[in-house]
Amino acid sequence: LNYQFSTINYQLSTVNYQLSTINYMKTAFITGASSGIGEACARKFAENGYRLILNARNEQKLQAVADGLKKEFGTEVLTLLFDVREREVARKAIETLPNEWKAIDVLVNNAGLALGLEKEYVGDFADWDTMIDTNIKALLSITRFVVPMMVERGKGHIINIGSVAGDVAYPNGAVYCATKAAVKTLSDGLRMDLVDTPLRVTTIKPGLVETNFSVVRFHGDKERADNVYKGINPLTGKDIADCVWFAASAPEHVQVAEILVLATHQASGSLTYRK
Ligand code: NDP
Ligand code: 8X3
Repeated sequence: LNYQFSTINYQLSTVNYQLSTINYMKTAFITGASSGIGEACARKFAENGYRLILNARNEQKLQAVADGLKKEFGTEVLTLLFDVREREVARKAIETLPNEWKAIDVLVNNAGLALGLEKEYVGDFADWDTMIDTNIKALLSITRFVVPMMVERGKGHIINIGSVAGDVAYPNGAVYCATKAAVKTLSDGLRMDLVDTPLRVTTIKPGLVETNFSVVRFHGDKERADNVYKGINPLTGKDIADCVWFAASAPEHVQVAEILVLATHQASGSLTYRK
């Protein structure tokens, strides 16, 4: 009888293990998921069976992304509607996540923008503040709120969206370029500070990607924005999501530190060939 009980116990524990494997669903938290690269990343992670915490400010657009993924892939989505610059709102939203959503496996710090294209000595102060507050300070806040939970679990991957603009400045873009140089440096520093943990840090540095980026940069001037991509076959949000996924899906002992990805007719932030 004892032998039979221990066999049953063994079988039950095997079933339990299998159930917990089936139930374990990875979670990705993506900021700026209502458009462009963030939206494409949400789709990529959804396709690969993740559940998603999606953030942005535009409720209608974010909800449309969430509803689309729920319908197409059956993805569980939690939307967090806030401006990443509002530190205390971000803190509260993350601290009050339901427990089952706190186990974040991948954080994609993507929310960001460029505003204006002007010489540094005549640039607009409000544009500068918005870029610095969003691309640097907010990325840092979200990192500060999420990473301690990852360290506690001994599991996690932080993927920061930098830019080719962070490698070398281009004319009229100094402040945006400086914010993206900061993203690279913050990622490098974080990687060093996490070196004694299983966590990984990746910076993705895209070149020209056709999204809403230039419309935002030119304060809604769609014609001027379209000209940025004329005569060159630009990257798409999906191309960048593929790079993000390459890093996220690498074996656990592989830390993809950086990916610089350009359009084929682009050689740097300031050199492109246009037909
Ligand atoms: P989009 O304008 O298409 O998307 C930007 C996303 O960021 C939107 O979802 C927007 O949502 C969100 N966002 C902006 N500000 C805030 C904020 N304060 N709080 C919360 N969400 C915010 O541009 P991209 O997809 O191209 O840009 C994504 C990232 O990629 C940026 O960091 C950008 O610098 C970087 N990048 C872009 C390149 C390009 O050529 N397009 C190249 C290299 C890097 P909402 O407005 O709803 O808040
Ligand atoms: C966006 C790419 O070259 O338009 O970071 O600045 S670029």
